[in-house]
Amino acid sequence: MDFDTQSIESLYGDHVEALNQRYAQAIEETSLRGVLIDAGKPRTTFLDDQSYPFKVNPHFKAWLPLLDNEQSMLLVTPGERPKLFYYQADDYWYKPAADAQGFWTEPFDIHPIGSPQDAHNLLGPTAGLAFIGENSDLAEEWQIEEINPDSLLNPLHFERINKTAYEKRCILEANRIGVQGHRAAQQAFSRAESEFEIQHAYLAATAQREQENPYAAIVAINANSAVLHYQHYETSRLPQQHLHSMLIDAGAQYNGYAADITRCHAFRPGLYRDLIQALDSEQLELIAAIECGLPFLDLHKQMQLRLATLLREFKLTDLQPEDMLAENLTFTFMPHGLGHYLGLQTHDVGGYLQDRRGTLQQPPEAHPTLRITRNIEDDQVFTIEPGIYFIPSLLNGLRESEHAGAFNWDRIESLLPCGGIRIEDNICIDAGNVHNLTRTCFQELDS
Ligand SMILES: [Mn+2]
Repeated sequence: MDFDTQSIESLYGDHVEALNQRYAQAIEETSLRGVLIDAGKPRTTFLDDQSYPFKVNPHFKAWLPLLDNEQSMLLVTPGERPKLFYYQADDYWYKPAADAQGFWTEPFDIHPIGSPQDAHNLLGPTAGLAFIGENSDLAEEWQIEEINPDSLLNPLHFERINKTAYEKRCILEANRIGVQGHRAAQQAFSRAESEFEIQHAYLAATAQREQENPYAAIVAINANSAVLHYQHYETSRLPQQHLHSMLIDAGAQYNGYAADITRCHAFRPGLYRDLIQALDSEQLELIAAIECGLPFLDLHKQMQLRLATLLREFKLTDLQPEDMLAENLTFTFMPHGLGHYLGLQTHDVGGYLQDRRGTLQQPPEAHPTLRITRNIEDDQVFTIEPGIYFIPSLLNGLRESEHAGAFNWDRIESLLPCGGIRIEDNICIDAGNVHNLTRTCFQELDS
């Protein structure tokens, strides 16, 4: 991986240059002269003075590794160095941002501001500018006509599918951090700790606070792991004899880029552990089948065939895999898509985008939860995350269907307390080669 051998600084300069070109092209396709990108500001909760964790505008952090510099703004004008209006409050309640310094400052003209009004004064007339950000009231007040126009967002989102070397490197570094958390979480589970304690072990090992994680980690013990986006952390420990399984879907971020990793662990040997190992092999074989030009949908279908084969091998059904697929019965056991793009956002933009104009290709009716309808191409970063779940509400539907007799319900019920399995790696295509960033980082950890 070339992007792992060069310095972050050199990769960053090229990244900003690529963004300059993307923006110049997108702006030149409109009648605009420039774009003002607002980092955003924290939102307060209803009737209160407390704010939600601040999440910076992804279009802002695409340029700058600044995740908590609220109220800063970036002005992009083709042919000119981008201007950063760098917010430093004069405040004794909150710690103001440090002076701008570090590898990221070089490509920008940096103007410290003490209020948004300072940025407005520095901007001058706003005719011909577009605004990208959440605070449309401010943009209207400043008489910026175009607010989040599709004419800009569509090409920018479409091009975000192709990651620069800097972006690939950041996602790799995020994986390096994430696998350390996963290893600590596995150890905490083997000590029979609670979901809450495991989550804390994860955060401690990654040295990232909860709101810095790209998404709320899923730490699900036993049947909780059958809830795809399980959102709680049980604080009490279970007695060891009641512990079966733990699914942890937890990421980390680096310079605002996400890792998104899932692992499952069995507390003791048995059918569930065997299923994890079998799915792990299937996942690796799926990844080995990745090549440029392959529709992501095809890989999703390959996964379903492998899953149907596995269900038969494990004697959960006596249906032939082809017959299971013809009736879409694998959906009961894996009701989500095989993966999604990954980058500045955990579920990164562009999965359905077919061109710069914003043409969308929705997933086919038989695969409604598929998140990517494009072909796999060079410079993409995406997850591959097959699963097998024992979800009571979906299984009830199967049990009431005409196919019920083809399933081994005793065996299925024996797996209900284990919940589900998901194995998720982050895949990067670079110079036509397929790199499994997550496994690379686990191997580094083991070596
Ligand atoms: Mn994911």
